[in-house]
Amino acid sequence: EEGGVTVLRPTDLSEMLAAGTKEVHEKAENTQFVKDFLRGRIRKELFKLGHVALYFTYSALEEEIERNKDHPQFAPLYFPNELHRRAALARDLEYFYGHDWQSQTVCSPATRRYVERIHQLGQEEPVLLVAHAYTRYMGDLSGGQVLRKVAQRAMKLPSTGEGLHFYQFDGVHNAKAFKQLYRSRMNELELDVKTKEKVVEEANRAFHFNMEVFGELEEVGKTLQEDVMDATPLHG
Ligand code: VER
Repeated sequence: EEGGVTVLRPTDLSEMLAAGTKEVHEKAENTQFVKDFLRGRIRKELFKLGHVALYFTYSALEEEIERNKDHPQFAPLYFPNELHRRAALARDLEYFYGHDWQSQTVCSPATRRYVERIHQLGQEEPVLLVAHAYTRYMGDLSGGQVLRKVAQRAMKLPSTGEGLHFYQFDGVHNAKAFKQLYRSRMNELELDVKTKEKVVEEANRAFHFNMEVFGELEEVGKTLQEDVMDATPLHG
């Protein structure tokens, strides 16, 4: 910050990430699953499976973040009270599946590939966890708030917020201000240009993992639809 004004430089990690994921962000927004969701065309069964995928993803991400919370290339981005989603997702899953939700949920193949990458990085290349934290948490603090309203309306979830804790960041009172803080913390990491480029590349990978999960949900959605159609007599 200079004279109270944040000066942006093209070599700032936050700028490189925003510019370097613009294209893949558009691609993600244009997947069928996301387009259907935004139109309020979301069935509760699929929404629940989406939450299950998120639960496994954030469990892995936050486990690796905890492991690396003192690592100099991650520590400035350690905001467990503000950001961490695992507990919120567990509450949502308990609401959707009941107290024995853990025995009713499994990690899907696409989610497993995403989770394995996160664990690998947490143990072998923790600086690249920055890319995964950025892709999820910054996205949740942005478009996530639109999705919350859409979901609540489409599935007629209670206005008390049950089933929607994932979208509710109790520790963040001003999302815009928090995102600015997070960006400045990313920019203060001591990384050379080569490493920053690797972070951007990994963020693109993170978006792709998310799109793979969307694709999988879309496929499950088709079989759900087919089940409904099979059960519907064509004549009579
Ligand atoms: Fe995005 N997003 N997004 N988003 N997003 C914004 C910023 C942002 C939006 C809206 C917005 C994803 O999908 C959506 C991400 C990550 C992701 C706005 C700002 C909508 C409407 C959708 C559709 C569902 C997805 C799927 C992801 C990643 C998984 C990030 C990382 C950011 C921060 C960009 C930055 O650097 O400021 C209005």
